[in-house]
Amino acid sequence: MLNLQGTFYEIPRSNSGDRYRMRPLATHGKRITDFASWRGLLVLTGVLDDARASASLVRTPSAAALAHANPDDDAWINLFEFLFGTDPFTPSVWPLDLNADGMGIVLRNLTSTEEIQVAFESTTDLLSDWHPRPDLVTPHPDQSGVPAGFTRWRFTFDLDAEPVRFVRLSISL
Ligand SMILES: [Ca+2]
Repeated sequence: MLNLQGTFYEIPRSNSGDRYRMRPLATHGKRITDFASWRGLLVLTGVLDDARASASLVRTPSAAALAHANPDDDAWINLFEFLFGTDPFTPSVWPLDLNADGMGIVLRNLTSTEEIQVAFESTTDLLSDWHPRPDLVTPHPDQSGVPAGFTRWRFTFDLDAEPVRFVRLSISL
């Protein structure tokens, strides 16, 4: 489905005509910032600031709904795309660079005023708790190709001391 200039369009699959056979479904004229199907429902985000309260209207006090939207339907919600510097409207590839020495990832430089928390968490098995490991994270020695306002980080592995290590990036608002 496509939301364009206040009208929803149905876009058939590529084997059924693709965009050449798209057709309008409904014109709404509303400020809809994102939409998705979820368990058989059509979920819309973006309403007027003074919209009347109702049982079908859920408000969030922040931009949390927009941050969790995923308009390109890839593996990354908008919050992650913001941090990775990727286009939220174009499916993005896996942003991690893995090798035996460690894991590299390019992240936006956050200011202290932004309400986004990023932490590298790790465990040596999946049975124990995840723990923040800032001691294993350093700016990568190779910053080539990294755009201004971003840094390539490196989570270092020591395979001799720890042949198994699990790492996850914790991102929250
Ligand atoms: Ca996305």
